[in-house]
Amino acid sequence: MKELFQTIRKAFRLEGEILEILPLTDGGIHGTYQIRLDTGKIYIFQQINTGVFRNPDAVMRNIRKTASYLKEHAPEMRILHFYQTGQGEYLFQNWRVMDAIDGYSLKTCTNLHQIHQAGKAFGAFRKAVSGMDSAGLEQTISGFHDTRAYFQNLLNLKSSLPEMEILRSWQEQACFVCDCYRKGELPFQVTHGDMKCSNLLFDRQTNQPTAVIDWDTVMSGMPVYDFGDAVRSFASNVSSSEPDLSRVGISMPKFEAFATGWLSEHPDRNLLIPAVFSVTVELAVRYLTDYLQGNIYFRITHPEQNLIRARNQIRLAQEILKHQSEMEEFL
Ligand code: GN1
Ligand code: MG
Repeated sequence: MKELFQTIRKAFRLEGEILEILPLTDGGIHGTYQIRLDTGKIYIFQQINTGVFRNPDAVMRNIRKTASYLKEHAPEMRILHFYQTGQGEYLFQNWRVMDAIDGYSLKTCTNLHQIHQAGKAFGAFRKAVSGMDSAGLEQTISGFHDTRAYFQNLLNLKSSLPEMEILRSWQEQACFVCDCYRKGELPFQVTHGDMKCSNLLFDRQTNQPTAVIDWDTVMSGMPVYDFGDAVRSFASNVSSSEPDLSRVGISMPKFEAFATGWLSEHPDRNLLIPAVFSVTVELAVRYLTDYLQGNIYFRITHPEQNLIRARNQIRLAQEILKHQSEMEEFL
């Protein structure tokens, strides 16, 4: 492994010898490593999963376009810095290199003040990209967040699992938001695409958000799904890999903390709450599909993991339904 990292280090013209290689295993898709050189600098080396992102160059083009837009329109926003190879490329054999940002991420968050700040940070990202033309971005995963398409894939598979029937019964309700966009009732806009709790970095000293990370899925999409994804992960009591379903639930104080932060930056309330249910059910559908197809999309550490994740998200969706009118009233 060290030899490979030496080759990558040289390709990106980084000075210094490698002292430490630390695998970062939180991401569900790519292979990610933190590399410390003897110069004291710390980098992230990441191999793009080309099974998921078929065109890694398009991913980098989207990220760079978004970064240059934000540099101009939201200069206060922290932007990830990617290195170029000697040939001026951002990828070397599908590996990319960025500066490590000092900070920490959370799989779940319990501190209401931090959740409120997270709502502001994600809401500010939403506001910052809202003026950008989404037609300039490439669709790097076909059918990404197309809830109908995910349902069709799942329901084409044969399975006698009870989870299949629960999901089938939710199909129309879960596809409502997605259908509104597809009918042209709302415009597709630039979205982050993966606004979950662990994609926000907090500063180690101040515990304030410092950077919205993981811009791989920045593309034209449904902005309300960004809100939905963030509530799904921030307002949840446990992480999506929790197997004990009795612990899965949604916290109204957490929801309120997040939503007030978001709305202070971007006050459009239309379809925000239905999107929380939709994106949660969609993720359950995606996990169950992957489980039934032999775990070809999400990284797993044991064979039942995607089924456990699907069950977790189904339970969370049930809890979201119970609180839906309360959430609407709060908005
Ligand atoms: C994946 O790679 P990661 O963990 O940032 C997935 C998201 C899911 C998320 C669930 C490209 O994101 O859509 O919501 O897992 N990313 C892709 O944790 O499919
Ligand atoms: Mg991601």
